[in-house]
Amino acid sequence: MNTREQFLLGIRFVLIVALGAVIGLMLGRTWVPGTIAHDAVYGTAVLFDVGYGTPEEILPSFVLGSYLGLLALFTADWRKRVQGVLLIIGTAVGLYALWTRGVLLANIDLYHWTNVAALLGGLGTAALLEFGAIKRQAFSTSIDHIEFDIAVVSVFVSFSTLAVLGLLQAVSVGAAVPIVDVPATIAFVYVLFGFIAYDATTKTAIIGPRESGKTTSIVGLYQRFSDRDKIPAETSPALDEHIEEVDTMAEDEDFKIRGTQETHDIGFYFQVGDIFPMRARFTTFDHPGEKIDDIARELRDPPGVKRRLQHIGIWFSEMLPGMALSDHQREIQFYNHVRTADILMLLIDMERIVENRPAYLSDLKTIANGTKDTCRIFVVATKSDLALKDYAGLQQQLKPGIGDELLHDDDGMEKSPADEFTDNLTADRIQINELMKTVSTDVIYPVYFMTKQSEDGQSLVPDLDENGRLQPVGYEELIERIENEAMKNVRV
Ligand SMILES: Nc1nc2c(ncn2[C@@H]2O[C@H](COP(=O)(O)OP(=O)(O)O)[C@@H](O)[C@H]2O)c(=O)[nH]1
Ligand SMILES: [Mg+2]
Repeated sequence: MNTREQFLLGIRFVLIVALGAVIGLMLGRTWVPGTIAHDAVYGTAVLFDVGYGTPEEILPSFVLGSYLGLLALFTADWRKRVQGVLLIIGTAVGLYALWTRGVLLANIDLYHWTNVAALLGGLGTAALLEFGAIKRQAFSTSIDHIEFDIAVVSVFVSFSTLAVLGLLQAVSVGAAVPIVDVPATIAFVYVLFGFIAYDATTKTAIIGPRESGKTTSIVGLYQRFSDRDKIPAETSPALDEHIEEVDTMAEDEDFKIRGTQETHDIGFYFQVGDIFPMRARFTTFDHPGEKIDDIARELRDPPGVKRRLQHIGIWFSEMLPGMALSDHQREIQFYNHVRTADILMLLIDMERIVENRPAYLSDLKTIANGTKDTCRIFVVATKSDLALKDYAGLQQQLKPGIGDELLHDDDGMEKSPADEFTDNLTADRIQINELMKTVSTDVIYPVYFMTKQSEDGQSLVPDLDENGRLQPVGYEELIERIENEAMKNVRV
């Protein structure tokens, strides 16, 4: 549970209780005989004149039942558990406020069987709305995955409609206290809207030179997220292909991941948050790495008029069915993706560092310069296994599954493996220091896949676990940071 979620929980609780009371009282005040709404409801009640009980009690019982039914379905949705409980509390407060004004529950004899039947009828009607989803999920879906999309939207529509109609009625009969009721209604709809939103799209781009581990690190991220999350990841076709390449890898075989020839959309869903869980999409473009200097050149300046016109052209081509984008258009689309990304992962290829080859750090710096104001940048060191022997002390700490264990430096201060790694690496190259200053970060995240000497001793090959799977290391801390970043897109 992160602090932002705790903060959201506190604020939302206070808001819902306060707004439930204010709106309940407003609805109570406006419930005056002889007004439009009152007459309309009493007129409708005639429909419920079934020969038993009192129609004026049966109608509200039915309506109340359907509200409670919707709320129950809403709360059953795995993403809406806490929001549901908050709304139940708010509804109880509202009903109590109405009751003190002698409205609704105060007038319904809940011991009379017709009213109980009407209430149950309302509950059943709400369930009918989600009949398909209930049938589909009843026996096959675990309680942790149940989703009721219609109920989620219906709760928003019905609860906010009630509040808005109540406000209009209050104004028209002169029972409103505008200075309180108007902001309360607006705030209520706003908070409710926050409750129904559940897809935060996190636009990400992973940038590094050729063969720097862009594709493999996407697969590593995916593997870590999918091990952790219970929700389906809904991978894009291009990612599926890479996962298959990884899945079919044999012992003592090198990475099979094919070099990227064109720009592909790569993405999957992951879960953000525990209290208010959401699905966030991790999207990126897998691109042929040779482009890194092109990307740097492109991002050096803001887009000119020509570029903007080209964007419009691309936008049109995408709208029209049967129009394929040209390679050049895809390239421009990718530049735009980088420019507008929420998260950028800049890769430092440790293979190039240990072999003293150029690692395109100045291009990375240029790209960081062009994007740092609008996005969150993480500097990630790939293939860090190659550097572990040079960076004593890390080897023990950086192992699969224990990426965030703390080290202790000479003064007994706590240090994460990433901090330790960063200190070593920045001492190595001046340019890395410059890159970090540009990004204003003080940490580089080391990641790698467990590797071992191949049997012929000629090369390094991935060290697979007992299930034949790659063993990504160091991703825990990184995905925690990505998650925190995605969480920031959630508003109160
Ligand atoms: N030693 C080691 N090599 C790696 C690691 N990850 C990737 N590689 C090697 O780097 C190559 C390029 O990786 P890839 O993800 O295809 O790079 P891309 O061109 O940037 O997408 C792979 O074929 C592997 O041989 C790693 O964690 N450790
Ligand atoms: Mg690639």
